[in-house]
Amino acid sequence: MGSVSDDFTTPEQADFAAAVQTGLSQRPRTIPARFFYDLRGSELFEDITCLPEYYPTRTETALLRRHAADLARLAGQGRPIIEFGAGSATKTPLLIAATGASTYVPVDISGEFLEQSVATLAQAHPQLRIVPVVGDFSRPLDLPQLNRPLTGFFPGSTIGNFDHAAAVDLLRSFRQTLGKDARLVIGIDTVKDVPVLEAAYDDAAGVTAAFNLNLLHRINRELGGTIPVDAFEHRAVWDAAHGRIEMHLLATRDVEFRAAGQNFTMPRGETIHTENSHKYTLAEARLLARSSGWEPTAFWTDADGLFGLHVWTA
Ligand code: AVJ
Repeated sequence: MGSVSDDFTTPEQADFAAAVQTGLSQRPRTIPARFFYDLRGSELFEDITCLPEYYPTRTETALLRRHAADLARLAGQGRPIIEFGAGSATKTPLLIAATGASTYVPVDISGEFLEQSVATLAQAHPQLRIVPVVGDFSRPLDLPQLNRPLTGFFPGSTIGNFDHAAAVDLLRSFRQTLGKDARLVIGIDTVKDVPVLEAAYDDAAGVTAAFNLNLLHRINRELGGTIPVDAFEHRAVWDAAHGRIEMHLLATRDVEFRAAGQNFTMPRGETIHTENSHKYTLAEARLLARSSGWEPTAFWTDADGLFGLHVWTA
């Protein structure tokens, strides 16, 4: 049959190969953003979170610190915390400390990165029970046996990667996974001035460009790709109609290459759409909660309204 999935060993690589075959064959060409996060991509993302232009991480971290007492009251005390997308070693301990959680269940698609972040967290919190789950949280999950009710944690505005219909589906499935009386602590980036948004996704040091271009290197490394990476440039643009930042890889000349067992040609000026990062006003965020079966319970933002931290109740 010649399905490329026969030629790549791990399920994750088969998934990646299928996404590249489909995504590079369609117009506009698209590769889903979850494929950014191989080990190198995860490292580059950590670097992004420290950039001066990239306001979300430090703003959300400050909100978690400032509202520790509110979180203790509203996010459920002593409950297991299920984090969708493995935690950075900075945000997760803040929620664990605020709520007095004794069990932490990080879920991440990158097994390697999960191992690293679990090791870091275990060292700093020897008394914490950590139960890592390797998997794609946008699909149904097998959670280990846990004391319920549960508190979900979905920081960083990862929800922004999903279009509205997919976001509703995802948040509904979180509610299903977390069950009765669950809480969800979710970080959602806000709509703001376009220059601030575009700078956050096209930083002066070029780290976000490297993060975007790493996707092409990853195809070359893992899927037998021959993509001339130097023919591509990073682009980040605000799409007002969709309320999102779009990231693209722009072909600066005509290119021909192989990837995932297929030949591709791209004329100069064409792009590969690699990421959407949706932003929500407070009203839109609350509508998102209610559309997916959650009740918005609390919301905090910083003085400049750069980022929103929400608690929702099942
Ligand atoms: C991890 C999806 C929240 O959209 O801000 C950062 C990813 N991409 N810079 C975001 C990202 C480029 C990030 N999320």
